[in-house]
Amino acid sequence: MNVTSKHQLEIFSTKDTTRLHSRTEEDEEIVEEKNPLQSSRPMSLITHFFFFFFVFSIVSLFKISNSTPLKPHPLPILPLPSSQQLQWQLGSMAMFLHFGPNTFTDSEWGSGKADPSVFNPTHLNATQWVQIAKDSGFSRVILTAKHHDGFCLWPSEYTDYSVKSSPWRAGTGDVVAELASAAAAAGIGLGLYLSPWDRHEGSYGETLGYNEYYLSQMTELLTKYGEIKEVWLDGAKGKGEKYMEYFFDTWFSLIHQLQPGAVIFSDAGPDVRYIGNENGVAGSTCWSLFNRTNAKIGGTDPLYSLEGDGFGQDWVPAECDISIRPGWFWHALESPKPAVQLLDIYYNTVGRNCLFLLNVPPNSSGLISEQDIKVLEEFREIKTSVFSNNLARKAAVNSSSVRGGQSSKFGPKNVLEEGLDKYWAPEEKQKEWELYFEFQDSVSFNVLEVQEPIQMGQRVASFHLETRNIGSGKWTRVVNGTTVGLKRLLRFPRVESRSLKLVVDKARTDPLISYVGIYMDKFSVSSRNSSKITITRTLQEEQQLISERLTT
Ligand code: FUL
Repeated sequence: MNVTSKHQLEIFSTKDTTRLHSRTEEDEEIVEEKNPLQSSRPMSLITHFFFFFFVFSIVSLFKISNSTPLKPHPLPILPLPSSQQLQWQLGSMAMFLHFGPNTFTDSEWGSGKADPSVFNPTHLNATQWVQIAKDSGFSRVILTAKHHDGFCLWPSEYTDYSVKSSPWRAGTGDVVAELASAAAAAGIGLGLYLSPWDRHEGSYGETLGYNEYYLSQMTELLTKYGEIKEVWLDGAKGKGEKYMEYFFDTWFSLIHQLQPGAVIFSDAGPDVRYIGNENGVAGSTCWSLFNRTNAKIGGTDPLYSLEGDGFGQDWVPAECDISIRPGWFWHALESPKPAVQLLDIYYNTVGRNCLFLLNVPPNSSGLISEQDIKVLEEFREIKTSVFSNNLARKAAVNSSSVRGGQSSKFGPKNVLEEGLDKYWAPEEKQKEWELYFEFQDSVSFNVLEVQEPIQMGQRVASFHLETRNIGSGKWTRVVNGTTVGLKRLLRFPRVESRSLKLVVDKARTDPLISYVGIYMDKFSVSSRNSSKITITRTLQEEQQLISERLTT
C-alpha cells in the first residue's frame, strides 16, 4: 500500500468513528427524554423493553466506537506447504524399518533368488516396533513392504514371491497388516516403501507389464491397510540392470487419489525430496523451495537436493534417511551408533529444516534388538535434557518494530511461545529486523534455535546472533546462519551474557519468527577455538561427571 492510501484509510477510520460518536449522543438524548424513572406513571412492560433495548444499543455503540480494528496478518509468500506437508514436517522424526529375506541372509541388496522359506521370524511383534518408535519420539514408521529383491511382506495377489510362500505363520501372515494395526492402535502414522527396482519379478523391463504390476501392488497397499501417511520411492538400481521406464506421473496421481493424506518421497518429490545423501546431513542452507522440473528420479544434482532452491517455485521439503547401524538390514555382527551421534544427526537434519528418518532394522527373530533400544532410550533422554529448558524464557523480549504497533498481535513475546500460530512480525518497510533479549542474570548457552511460521512461506535467507559483553558493553557476533525454515539449530562454543540480539540480515520478504530458544548442550562438546563440534560424551559419561561434581 502506498503512503497516500494508508493515510486516506486512517482519515476514513477517524471520520467513521466520529460519526458513530455523534449518533451515540443523539441516542442518549432520546433515552433521557423518555426516561421512565422521571415519570410518575408506573412503567409498562413495553416501556421496560424499549428502555433496556436503548441502553443496550448505546452500550454496543460505545463498544464499536472504542475498538480499533486489528492489523491483519501479512500475506503469505509462495510457494506454501500443503496441509499434508505441514503435518509431515511437524512430525520431525520417522522410524524406517528395513525387514525381509535380507534380514535372514545377511545381505543388503537381495538378488531376488532367495527361497521364501528363509523368511521365518520366530517372535515377530509389530507392536514392539511401534511402541519403541513412539516412546523414542518418532511420529511415524515406514516399512519396506517390498525391497529391491521383490519379496512382498504382504500376501500380494500378483506374485507368489511373498510371505504367503514362507513358513512364517504357516504362510498366512501379513507384516503390513500387523504393522498397520499396531500403528493405528498407538496413534502413529504408517508409511510404505515399495521399491520400483524389482530383481525377482519377471515383467521387470517390460514397460507396460511392469508398470501395471507395480501399480496393482501399490493399489493393494493403499486400499487394504487404512490410512497411509507416506509412500517412499527410492531411485536405486544396480549397474547393468535391465532398462525400465517408470510411469511416475501415473504413479503419483494414483497414490494421491487413493491416499489424499499421504506425502510421496522421491529424488524429485512431488511432496518430499531426498536430501541427496544417506549420511543424515542436510545443507547448512536448506530451502523447502525447489523446482521439481530441475530434478529427476535417480539423476538429480546432489547439491541441488542438499540445499533446495531459494528461487524455487515448488514447496518440496527434504527428508534425511540414515541407518542406526552400518547396514539398512539387520546383521548379527553390526552395532548401533551411539546416542550422541544420533543427537548430532538430529542437529544436522531436524535442526536444518528437514525430517530425520532413522532406520532401526528388526532382527531375524522379528524384534528390534536390545542394543538399539538402549541407544534410542539414551537418545531420547539427552535430547529431552538439552531442549526441555529454553533459557530464553527468562528474558524480557523487545524488537526493532512490531507490525501494527506494540499492542498488535505480532509482538516479540510471541517468540517464547511454542507453536507456529503466534509469531513476531516487524512493521513493513523497515531497515532493521532485530529481536532483543534482556536477562536479569547472565545466561550461559551454546545452542540457538530459531523457527519460522512456515505456513506463511519460508522467508529468512540469513541471520546472526550477537551478545553484549557484560563489562565493556560491546556487541559481539556469536554465530551466523542462512536459512531457518521450520527449525534451525546452531551450535557454538559456550557464551555468557545478559543481552542478546537476533538479527535477520536477509529475507525474501518481511521475516516472521515464531520461536527462539537458547540451550546448554553438555553432550555435543565444541572446542573453544573452532566452530567444529566434536562429540565426546555419552549419557553415562555425562551422568558420571555430574555425580563426580556433586560428590567433590
Ligand atoms: C536405497 C536402497 O538401495 C537401500 O537398500 C535402502 O533401502 C535405502 C533407504 O535406499 O536407495
